[in-house]
Amino acid sequence: MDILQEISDNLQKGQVSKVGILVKQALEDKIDVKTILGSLIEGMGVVGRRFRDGEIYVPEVLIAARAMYAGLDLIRPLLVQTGATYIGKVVIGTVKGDLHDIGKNLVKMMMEGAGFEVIDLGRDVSPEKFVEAVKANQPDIVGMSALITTTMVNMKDTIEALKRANLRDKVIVMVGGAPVTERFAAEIGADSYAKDADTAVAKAKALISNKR
Ligand code: B1M
Repeated sequence: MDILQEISDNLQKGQVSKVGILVKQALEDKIDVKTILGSLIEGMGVVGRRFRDGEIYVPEVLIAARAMYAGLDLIRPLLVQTGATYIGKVVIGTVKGDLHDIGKNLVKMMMEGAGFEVIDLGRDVSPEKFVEAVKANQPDIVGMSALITTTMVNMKDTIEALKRANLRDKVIVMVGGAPVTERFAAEIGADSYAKDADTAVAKAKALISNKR
């Protein structure tokens, strides 16, 4: 079987160490790092559909997420460039009430790889914590991720909190995550929406050069 298919299949089965071994092998075989990443994302997509359809439950999803990280941890150094001059500063986090951080971490890695300095606030980040981080770090961009329809509203709350602190005009707000749309982003007053990590990087670069 194709090694990329094997990575995806083993991620779906939650075979944490097998995913690590296969990703190492794929790297040794000089398979492009973004192609390997694609197989991990594809596997997690299948897990998501099975979860939605009630074929698997939270424990299986959790173990699949661990398998995803076993792969991501190995490709991280190749996605993240070292020693480069930063092209901009980003504060990023998953919004309040939301514990999904795989996508946010991917965006972080790709942004770092593109030369951004990224301050990661983690997950379940309250509007107040975003405000404090903006005050402390003065970033160019505030990035928010949300994966649940009920936590998306906390993106709006964060934007409102930035307004109250007179910080909204000083930063570019970018939002993303599976349930988030361009339309929702516009409705809550975000500056930008990205559907995936590659688009997030491209948009961040364009927004920064417009700002300067
Ligand atoms: Co949960 N979960 N989960 N989950 N989980 C979803 C999101 C869900 C859609 C599954 C489903 O029903 N099909 C569903 C939400 C439904 C809804 O909104 N109505 C759901 C649910 C219901 C829940 C719980 C409530 C389940 C429960 O407890 N009964 C619970 C909630 C916990 C909480 O957050 N408070 C829960 C828990 C979990 C786990 C902990 C088990 C685990 C998370 C582990 C972790 O992240 N460390 C988990 C997982 C893994 C998923 C699915 C299966 C996969 C998410 C993922 O990592 N995708 C997910 C199903 C799905 O999304 N298809 C699901 C891979 C990742 C690479 O994609 O995160 O979309 P994604 O990121 C992409 C883009 O969206 C974009 O770029 C990324 C890379 O291309 N992007 C950005 C993301 N953030 C961005 C920010 C940007 C720009 C782009 O700018 C700043």
